[in-house]
This record gives sequence, C-alpha cells and structure tokens, in this order.
Amino acid sequence: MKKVLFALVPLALTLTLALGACGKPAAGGGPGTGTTGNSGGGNSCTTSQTIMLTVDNFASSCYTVKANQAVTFDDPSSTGGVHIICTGHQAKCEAEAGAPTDLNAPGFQIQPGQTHQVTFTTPGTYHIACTVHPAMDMTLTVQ
Ligand SMILES: [Cu+2]
Repeated sequence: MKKVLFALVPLALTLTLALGACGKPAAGGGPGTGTTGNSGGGNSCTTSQTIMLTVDNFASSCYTVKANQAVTFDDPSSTGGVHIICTGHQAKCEAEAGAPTDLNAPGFQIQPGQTHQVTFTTPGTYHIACTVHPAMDMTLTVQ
C-alpha cells in the first residue's frame, strides 16, 4: 500500500505544477522595456509591435506582442528583400489556430519599403515563416 502512495505523490506534484503554469502568462519584462536597435544576444525576445525584416530574415527570431493591437511587419526599402510571410516553419505555411487570416497560406507578400499590419486576437505562441527564405523562422508570443 505504501508504494502506491509514493507513486501518487510525484503525480500530484506534476499536476499542481502544470495547472499553475497554465494560469500564469509567460514571465517577461514590463511594458515599454523593449530594446531598440539591439536584437543581439541570447534567447531574450524583442518586445515590440513592429517586426523588422532584413534582406533575408527577421531582425529578431523572437518577438513578444500584445493581443488586439496591430502588429506591423516593416520591410525597409534599404534592404531590397521581398518576403512572403505566413505561419509555419522553414518556408512551409502551416495553419495555426487563432492566427490572423493574412498569415494563412499562401501568406502575404511584402516588398521593400512596405509595411503590413495584422492583429492577433488570440494570445498564444505562433511560428512565423517566409516562403522565400527557408531560414526565416520566428517565434511570436502574443500576450
Ligand atoms: Cu523572407
């Protein structure tokens, strides 16, 4: 009988931890702490409603944005890169529940000098890809 009890204790702990994790939004910096012009280093996400594009990539591989506020994809004219952005991985569009329709296959095209806005209404983690550039994979956390 005691063995059964010992087996149940870790299970109960795991359940408690899992439930606790669900109820909390991901830890992160306070509002307005986004770094400007500095996306280098480590695994820290860039907190910004504007996602900058380079000639063949996202300026940061990880962004944190707010739900129900416009997110701007910005492709500066100086880069010369054309992108087709959708949810997915490694240049393949994959539907992700809750994502704005613009990000469904085949995605939206953005030319150098253009911006494109989408609004996420469902908090969660999304994966953003570019069908032109297989190396463009970005994680977007919507809070
Ligand atoms: Cu691209």
